[in-house]
Formats: sequence, C-alpha cells, structure tokens
Amino acid sequence: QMLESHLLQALERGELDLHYQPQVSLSGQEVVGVEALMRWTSPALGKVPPDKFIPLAEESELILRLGEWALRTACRQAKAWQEAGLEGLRMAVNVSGRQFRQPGFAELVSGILAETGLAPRCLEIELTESCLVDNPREVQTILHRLRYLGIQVAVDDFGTGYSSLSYLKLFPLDRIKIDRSFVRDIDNDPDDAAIASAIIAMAHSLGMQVIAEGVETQSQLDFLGGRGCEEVQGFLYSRPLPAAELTGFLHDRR
Ligand code: G
Ligand code: G
Ligand code: G
Ligand code: MN
Ligand code: NA
Repeated sequence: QMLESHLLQALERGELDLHYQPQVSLSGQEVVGVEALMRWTSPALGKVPPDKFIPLAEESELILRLGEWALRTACRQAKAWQEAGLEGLRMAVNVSGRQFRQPGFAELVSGILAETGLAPRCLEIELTESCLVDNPREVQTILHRLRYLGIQVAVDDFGTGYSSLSYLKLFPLDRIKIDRSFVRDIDNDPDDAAIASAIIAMAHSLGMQVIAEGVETQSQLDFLGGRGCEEVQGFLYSRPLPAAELTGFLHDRR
C-alpha cells in the first residue's frame, strides 16, 4: 500500500518527530511529566495525523520499528532535559498492543534505558485498556517485568474500552488516564461528571493515581481537583509542542 511504503521511508529519512505535552500536578501546579506524541511531516503528503498512520503501522511489524524509535527518542530527550537541570521529569510514551506483546519487550526497554542513561522511574508506558484485556496472563507477566525494572505504567483512554474492571487489581499499574471524552462535558453533563468521579475514587481505592486528559478550562480543572485527581494534561496548559518549544515552556514555569 502507498501510505505504508511512505511510512517506512519516513522513518529512515527522519520525517518523524515527537511532540511533547506537559502533565501538570494539581497540588503544586508544576510540570511533573510530559507525554511524547508522534508527528509525521511528509514532503509528498504534508502533515499526516497519527490517527491515520499509527493504525496503519499497527497492521504490520512496522509499528515495532516506529515504537522503538519513539521510545529511544523520548528517553534521549528526557535525559537531555534532566541534564539541562529539569530534574525528575517523567516521560510518558504510548505503546501499541502489538509492540507491548513482542517477544523481549521488557528487555528492549531496559536496553534503551541503559543506552540513554535515563532512570527507569522517569519512564512511563501508556497502554490502552484494549491492549490489557487481550491476553491477561501474558500481559500480567510483562507488566511484572516492567514493574521489577522500576518503569511506570499508565492505562490510556480509560473508560472507552470494553473491559472487565477485575484486571485492575490483578495488574501492577501506577496511573489511570481519564479519557478526554469524559472531561469535555464534565461541567454540563451529570453522567460524565459521575463517571469521572467514579474513576478517580476507584483508582484511589486500588492504590493508583489519576491524570485527566483534554483539560481545556479552569472549571474542568476545579472539578477534577475537587475530586482528588492528581494531575491534568490539556490545552489549558499547552498543546503538544516540539522539544525546543517545550524547553522554553519548562524553563518559564519551573
Ligand atoms: O497527538 P494526537 O492526539 O494527534 O494523537 C492521536 C493518537 O495517536 C493518540 O491516541 C495517541 O495515543 C496515538 N499516538 C501518538 N503517538 C504515538 C506513539 O508514539 N505510539 C503509539 N502507539 N500511539 C501514538
Ligand atoms: O495518547 P492519547 O490518545 O492520549 O493522545 C493525546 C491526544 O489528545 C493528542 O493527539 C493531543 O493532541 C490531544 N489533546 C491533548 N490535549 C487536548 C485537549 O485539551 N483537548 C483536545 N481536544 N485534545 C487534546
Ligand atoms: O500555545 P498554546 O495556545 O497551545 O498555549 C496554551 C497555554 O499554554 C497558554 O495559555 C499559555 O499560558 C501556555 N503556554 C504556551 N506556551 C508557553 C510558554 O512558552 N511559556 C509559558 N509560560 N506558558 C506557555
Ligand atoms: Mn496517550
Ligand atoms: Na488518550
């Protein structure tokens, strides 16, 4: 397929880039982490959004190469920020199910950490709910390896998957990300407000922290803060930015 062959070349020709979106703690209003988000600017096709090219890459082994590139690039960037004095910043990287379940995934990650010199506790892997439920036994084994290495794991887009909640107590997970579809109408839709509150309460009672995605307004922030949500991410603070721009943003705020 055309897009797919372009994508393979894109990786080799350096057309892929990562943008970074700040994650802000509600207690201290400080940037405690960033999420790395892939961007592709093709000379032939222009800007191709990740919702177009990631699902395509996931249909083949190509996602393994893109995913490894993203992990390595993000870890390298996190280490560079630390060396520039921005200590303790957590780097969150999206990982596809296929990538997570590839043989030797935990070893791949620990190799990248060793190579870049990034401390394991500064890396967080974001997995979607659907990725967790596919093969719970296998997933549990991999998650325990990551936990043993000291890497954090977050459940992305929480609330949108079709999953049993029982796996939440089975798996070693650090953080739940409330999907932005629940945050959007939190002020007007009592159902969304109830769902967000319930997710926060459940996560806390299971010993996990909560980050809300897609926070755009002060009143959304106030609602989430009032329910004990630890962190937020969204346009209220910043859209995802190129590394150089985020460096400026971090230096301004810290
Ligand atoms: O940044 P944006 O909202 O356009 O991202 C769209 C989707 O693409 C998000 O759901 C995000 O999870 C996914 N995505 C972005 N970067 C990566 C990546 O490096 N790996 C994977 N697997 N998914 C990504
Ligand atoms: O991996 P995930 O599905 O969480 O990807 C995050 C996506 O959400 C990115 O594509 C990013 O551009 C988008 N995003 C981040 N903050 C906001 C926000 O405040 N509002 C909206 N509508 N989208 C956001
Ligand atoms: O650029 P954008 O409209 O996505 O910015 C969203 C919010 O993030 C703005 O309201 C602004 O307060 C903040 N922001 C964006 N860039 C910077 C920056 O370089 N420094 C600081 N201090 N804040 C920024
Ligand atoms: Mn994500
Ligand atoms: Na998400």
